[in-house]
Amino acid sequence: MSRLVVISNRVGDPRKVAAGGLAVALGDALATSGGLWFGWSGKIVEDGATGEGELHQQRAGNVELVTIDLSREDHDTYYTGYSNQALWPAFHYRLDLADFGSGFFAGYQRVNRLFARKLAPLLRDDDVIWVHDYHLIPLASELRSLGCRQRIGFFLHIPLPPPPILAAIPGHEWLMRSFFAYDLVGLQTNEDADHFGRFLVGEAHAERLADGRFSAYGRTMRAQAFPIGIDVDEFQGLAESPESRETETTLKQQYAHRRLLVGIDRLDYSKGLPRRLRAFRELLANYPETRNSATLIQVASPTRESVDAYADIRHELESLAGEINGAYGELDWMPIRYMHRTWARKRLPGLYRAAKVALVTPLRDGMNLVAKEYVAMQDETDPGVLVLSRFAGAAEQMREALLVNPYDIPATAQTIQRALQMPLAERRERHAVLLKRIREYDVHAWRKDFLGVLAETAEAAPV
Ligand code: GDG
Repeated sequence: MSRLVVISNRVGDPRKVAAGGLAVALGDALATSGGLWFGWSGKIVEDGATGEGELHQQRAGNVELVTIDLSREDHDTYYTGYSNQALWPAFHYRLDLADFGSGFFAGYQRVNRLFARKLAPLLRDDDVIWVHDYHLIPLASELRSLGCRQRIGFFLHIPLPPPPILAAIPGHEWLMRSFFAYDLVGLQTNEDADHFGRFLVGEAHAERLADGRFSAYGRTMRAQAFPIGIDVDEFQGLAESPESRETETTLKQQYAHRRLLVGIDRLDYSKGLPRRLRAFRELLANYPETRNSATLIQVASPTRESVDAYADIRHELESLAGEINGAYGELDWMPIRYMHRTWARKRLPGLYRAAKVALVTPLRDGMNLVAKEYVAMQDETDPGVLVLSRFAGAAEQMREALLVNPYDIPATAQTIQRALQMPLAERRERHAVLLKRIREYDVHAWRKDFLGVLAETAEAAPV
């Protein structure tokens, strides 16, 4: 069996449950075939200090974890800059927030080259290589230029926008060409795969072949959707933890005569949090029976705080939560419980189980795992209702949720009210279909599917 080599910006520790579904799933695959996981250590070497590019090697069973330190400049241009201030907003359809600042692109190229140079000597001829996410799009072409002929797959965790948006990204020709160094490119949804195909044919003049394959620049690459799933069993197991049970019991007691709604997101502008709160305010305004009753617990975990757009969204959210609580709160009831911190993973199942409704209303999202986690955690005899944005990748698979357009605030408020009032029989029916689907294509099935298709692709030829 070939060894699996996974490369991502950050490396998870497959031995720690806290690392989450993806780390568990990849760790699982790495442990089965023996493997290597390569990425940034999370450590920044400040100017004037030494150690930049230093490799750290650690063993976890038959998995080797190899990480590399980055200089301050590389970190600021490759990671905070090009990855998170240019590609992240542009790929989430937010060109207005994208900053293609000077030095960002060069830093991105430099770090991808550095990753390739450090990784190449560790590779074996029959390795299967799997690169993850937008930070590392050009990694395969850098590896190919060093002579690597192994099979290389890529998975994009974020959306892939339509051709006119891609075409507005400076350097997009180079970025698109970089994809052709892969043998397989995985996207979250059929819509993303469609955008990608149309761009490749229209802008890169690629030839569309059968089975999702494209030919350009002397290479053939296959692109298709692999909607990422969650580890349903692992998550359901977490629900048995004392922390989760305690959270569930406490919340159920506190809200015995009230209705609890939940939102769990990184505090990212793509997640649509201010619009979500406005829809909740509209609910309170339009449906008086929800006052003194409906409470939204919104966990917004801190993320990328050094980027201005993130500081702005935090202020907007905090002022909105304060305004709504000020307008509607009572001595013994506050409509919004907003928490700007990261919850222990072991407590999340308890929160999901206590909530009658989950609000997952991103303006754009690659998939959105919270939607799947909420469904996985419901009590099948009395399940809650998922209100899901049609612009989350998850909406393609989860049609039985109540789908909303998060830009339409009155309609979203109306849908939340419908969710709060949904009869038990309908809740059960919708939940059963959703649960079956997320169980069938869980994170293990996703990983096997991707690696299976990668194995089928023709032997890689040098670019
Ligand atoms: C990217 C794509 C795609 C959230 N708050 C806390 C916490 N979380 C956990 C959730 C969930 C995960 O983080 C978030 O996953 P999402 O899928 O919702 O979103 P991104 O972080 O943006 O992930 C996304 C994903 O990659 C996978 O491909 O679905 O579209 O953007 O698991 O539970 N976990 C803990 N405390 C928190 O406060 N412990």
